[in-house]
Amino acid sequence: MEEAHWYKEKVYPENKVPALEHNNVVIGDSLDVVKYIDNNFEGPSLLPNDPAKREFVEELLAYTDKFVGAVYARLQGGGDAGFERKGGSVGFLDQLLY
Ligand SMILES: N[C@@H](CCC(=O)N[C@@H](CS)C(=O)NCC(=O)O)C(=O)O
Repeated sequence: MEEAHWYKEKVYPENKVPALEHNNVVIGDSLDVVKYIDNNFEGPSLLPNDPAKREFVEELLAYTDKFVGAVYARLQGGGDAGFERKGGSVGFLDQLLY
């Protein structure tokens, strides 16, 4: 399947989702997007106010990042770049899952 280039070229050069475009500025990375929405739009906060809970959110997102990164590395068949753990991306997924 051919890769779509418009997103990378016109929206978010890192070519990852999510990204938010607002007022001609693109914000990438889930946590930054959530913080941006909290800071720029009215309504209930997306992040909890309790610092411990916020820390937990960041921990969960960091964990998700590692997990998704390992899945993508494996799906793209690009080897295990960036995964220094024993067993490469498959071993790393095993560690995360079990
Ligand atoms: N740290 C980023 C990670 C974003 C990310 O890895 N997104 C994945 C999908 S869930 C993606 O777009 N991957 C495409 C790629 O790595 O080529 C975030 O939290 O938004």
